[in-house]
Amino acid sequence: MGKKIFSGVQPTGNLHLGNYLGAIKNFVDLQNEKENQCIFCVVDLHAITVKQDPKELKKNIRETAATFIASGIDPINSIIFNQSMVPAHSEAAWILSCVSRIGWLNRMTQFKEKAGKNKEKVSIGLYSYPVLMAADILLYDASHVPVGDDQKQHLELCRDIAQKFNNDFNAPDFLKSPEPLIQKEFSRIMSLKDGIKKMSKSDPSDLSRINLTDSKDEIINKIKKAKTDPLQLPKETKDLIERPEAENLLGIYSSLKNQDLEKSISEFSGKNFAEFKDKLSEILIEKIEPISEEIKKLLNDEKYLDKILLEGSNKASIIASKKIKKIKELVGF
Ligand code: AQP
Repeated sequence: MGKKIFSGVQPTGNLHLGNYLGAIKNFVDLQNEKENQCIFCVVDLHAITVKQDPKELKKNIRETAATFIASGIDPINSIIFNQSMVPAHSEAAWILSCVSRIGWLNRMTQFKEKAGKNKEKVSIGLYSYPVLMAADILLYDASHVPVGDDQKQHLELCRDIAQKFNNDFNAPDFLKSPEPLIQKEFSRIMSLKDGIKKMSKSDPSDLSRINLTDSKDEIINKIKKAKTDPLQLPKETKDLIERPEAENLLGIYSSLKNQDLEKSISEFSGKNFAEFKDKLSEILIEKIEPISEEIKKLLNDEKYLDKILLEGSNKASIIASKKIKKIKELVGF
């Protein structure tokens, strides 16, 4: 039997190589395993946990849907939709937030990182973000959730919430605990400017990331300017210790080439960064430029994108409304 796949991406603009290699590329591979049922969600309710410009948000919702399609997700065989169109997500999130414990949420490292010193001033939504994520997954009885390494802790929380709900309402196995699908290698792509910081949409420096809409020249320029170290490229994997930038760039190269790190190391062993960066730019352009072109083409057809999202929402609603109905019955509503 195939897997039931669910995953989401926030429409917060600047979709980047980390989102692609850590998550979207994996979505496409899973969709291509014929027996799997796949649901890919543009998580717009998650996006508003930080302030969004309404016009930009609308544009970014379409752009995220366009990125899914341009990367190879087929909207006929997979469901592509945006979360706010299916009210069951908000309803389930509230009910599950009454099951979740504050102590569990207090341990979430992503909240600590995102809130930083501003903890008292960020939204309640940012704090309860992982509960909404659990609702997303549990509404569809997802068996597997492909995510980047940064989401592992949220998946563990989702499993705890499912178990507690089942225990509290005496409904064994009603909410299904999902398995995370995190790639063994290259599951965390780092900033081009700092090898110990995650590549991220919200980094103020555009030079820190390769956006999926970057042109050929932008890619070449960003790779040229990417931080390295004064040494030559390593001869062995162990030589990458304490060389996070070299490790990250070699990881990106390997992931795009679908080859292991050792093979890339042997390809560039003892060479200088300039030579390696030329090859890295080449493979980036080969893989990213067609996606970027397709995104631009799709964005010119807003009607088509809105139709995909509407049809996807209708299909998702059929599944989610059945589950939320049962959840409400169990709670006693
Ligand atoms: N740097 C990354 N490496 C690998 N995977 C990554 N993901 C994100 N950044 C990396 C994965 O992409 C999927 C969608 O992410 P998201 O839209 O939910 O947002 P995020 O994880 O918060 O991504 P960003 O770029 O870091 O956004 P900001 O800057 O707004 O916080 C997820 O599966 C994620 O693991």
